[in-house]
Amino acid sequence: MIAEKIKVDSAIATADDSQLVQVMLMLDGGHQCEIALMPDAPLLGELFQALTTEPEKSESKLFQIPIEEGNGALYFPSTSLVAIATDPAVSLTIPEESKPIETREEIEPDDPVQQLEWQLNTYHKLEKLSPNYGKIERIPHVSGPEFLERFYIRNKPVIFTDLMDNWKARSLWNPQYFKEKYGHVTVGAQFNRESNQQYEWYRNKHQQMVLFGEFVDKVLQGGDTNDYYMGAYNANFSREGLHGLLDDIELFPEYLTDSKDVNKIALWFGPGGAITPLHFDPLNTFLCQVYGRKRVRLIPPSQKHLLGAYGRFFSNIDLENPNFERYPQLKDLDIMELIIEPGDVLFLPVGWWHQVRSLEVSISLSFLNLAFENTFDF
Ligand SMILES: O=C(O)CCC(=O)C(=O)O
Repeated sequence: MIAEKIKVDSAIATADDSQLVQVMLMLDGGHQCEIALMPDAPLLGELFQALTTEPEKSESKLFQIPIEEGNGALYFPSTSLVAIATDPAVSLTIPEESKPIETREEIEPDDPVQQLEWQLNTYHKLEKLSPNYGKIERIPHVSGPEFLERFYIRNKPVIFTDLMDNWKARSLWNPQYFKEKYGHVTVGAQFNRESNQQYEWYRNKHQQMVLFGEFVDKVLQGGDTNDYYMGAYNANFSREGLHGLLDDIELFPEYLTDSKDVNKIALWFGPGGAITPLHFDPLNTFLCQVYGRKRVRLIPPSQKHLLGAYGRFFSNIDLENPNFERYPQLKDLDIMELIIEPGDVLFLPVGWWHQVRSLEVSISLSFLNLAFENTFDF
């Protein structure tokens, strides 16, 4: 490195030495030059400005520094200045146009919603590159670690076809059995749902207590309807009278915690035509089809922003009767559709949107007590 030290007494400084700032200019190629300036000398400001302006934004300027008591001068282009050292330190006010670009006020911060939507669209585009996109596997059960690796941590739905093979419920449960054995038990169910499009959101208004036997009669005699359903949040397993039903089922030891926690198991029973509207669950669940068939429409979490969500978990969109005028974005939705039959266990991963229709009188159970991390706080 060439260190060319040029002794400068300050021709521009007339004050006594104690007021002067020693300024070392370091130039391209290892050259150095030391001068003495008043702390408020305009030249000092210009030198700092040259240092902080991005090279592509600045016009190169030629500095002329008087040396040798003003008898000589040092010339260098502003772009060759690489650093300045001062003794003592001076406080700097960087001119506005020289501030680093990210601190300039006219640049708006990024819109976080747009950013997230971009990210979701990108993930969705990527997942659709798979030739298997939209195909939900139907397979015999796999070991717990394999389930975790292939489906749970990948947030991927799957149907297991043999997990309920040893359940007594598979041969015992039907509406008649419920009536004969549990007809006297008071249960909760939703009624008058046809009067209100958002019946699931206003579920407390629709929930009524009824004798299980009376509800069975209504289901068997009423034909297809969405007007009543022993659906979400009925808490019927917390009623002691129904605990006997739990003897007819077995937990899947590789996937579920080993207690039959009545708060984490739900009974779904109703007529053909009963619909659970489009929503997602904030945790992983299993939906076990015991009797009758259901159509499940699924939408991956990467399409959340197209779903007109409300109340955290619900959507106003009815996938059975899509309103394209009100929700034009519906034409871009990719909907997966599947039928679950008696004996099928559908793994519904956290965040996946689903709308479910009973195709005939139907009995299902859902489990929330998964054996892996299953708390995803909002
Ligand atoms: O079976 C149904 O009607 C709905 C099930 C469901 O949405 C769930 O388990 O989260």
